[in-house]
Amino acid sequence: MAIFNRMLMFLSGAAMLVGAGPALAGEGQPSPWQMTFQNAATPIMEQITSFHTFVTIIITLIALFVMGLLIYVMARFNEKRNPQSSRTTHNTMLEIAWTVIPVLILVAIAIPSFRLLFAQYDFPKADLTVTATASQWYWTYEYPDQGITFASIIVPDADLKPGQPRLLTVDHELVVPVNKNVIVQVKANDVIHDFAVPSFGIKLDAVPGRLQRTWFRAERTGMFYGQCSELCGRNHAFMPIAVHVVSEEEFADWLAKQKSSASGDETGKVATAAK
Ligand SMILES: [Cu+2]
Repeated sequence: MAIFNRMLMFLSGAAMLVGAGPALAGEGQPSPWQMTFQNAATPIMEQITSFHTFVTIIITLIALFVMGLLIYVMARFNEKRNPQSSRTTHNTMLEIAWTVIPVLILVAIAIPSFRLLFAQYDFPKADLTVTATASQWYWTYEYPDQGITFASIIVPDADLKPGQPRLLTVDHELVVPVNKNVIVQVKANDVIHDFAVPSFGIKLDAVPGRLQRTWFRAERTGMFYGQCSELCGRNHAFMPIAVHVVSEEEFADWLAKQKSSASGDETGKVATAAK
């Protein structure tokens, strides 16, 4: 029965790959038996998802066409059914077709691909700038314009509260307002790490000595999780990224709270964590 259920889930997952609803996809985090991307929370991720669906359809049609041709050739031109093989070596029309059609397919893929690439690198005017600094093995978030800095450290399994996902929950999340352009500056203190949040469609290497930039505009409030996505040592799997997208008012409250507690115990905690 369990196997049957799994097969059903696999089939429905496969069906979704070809463009149906994202029923099994995770909201801001992975979900059991997830077959597709996590639900898109930014316009860029929506674009990535639809480009992925488009390319999957093309790949599937090509694979089916080639398989059909192979089966036809095996059936129609085997030694039994076709003992006297033809001596044809050239067919101009066919040669033009098998050159031109793949070129057209590649152009059809290239156009949305480049459109997506340009959209990702077309930085909008920043409503908020944050700096994510990677260290072995945690992230430090800085809001340079607001003068806020804090470390974000994984919560061990034993300390998780109900509903908090394992290996993704941190003590202090990156808090950002909804529907605002957030520019993320990414850097590293020691080795190469990678700042990645799947439902935002962002993934950027954190390289020591280099300041990289990416951006996102989250269109829904909620918790969105990611992980360091570049092997960075022993605790690579234990430096998650948690982004809390809140309303503008909640963000203003949070900012005020951070500023008032900046001289309090938080700073001490960051100092200890940063050692
Ligand atoms: Cu890392």
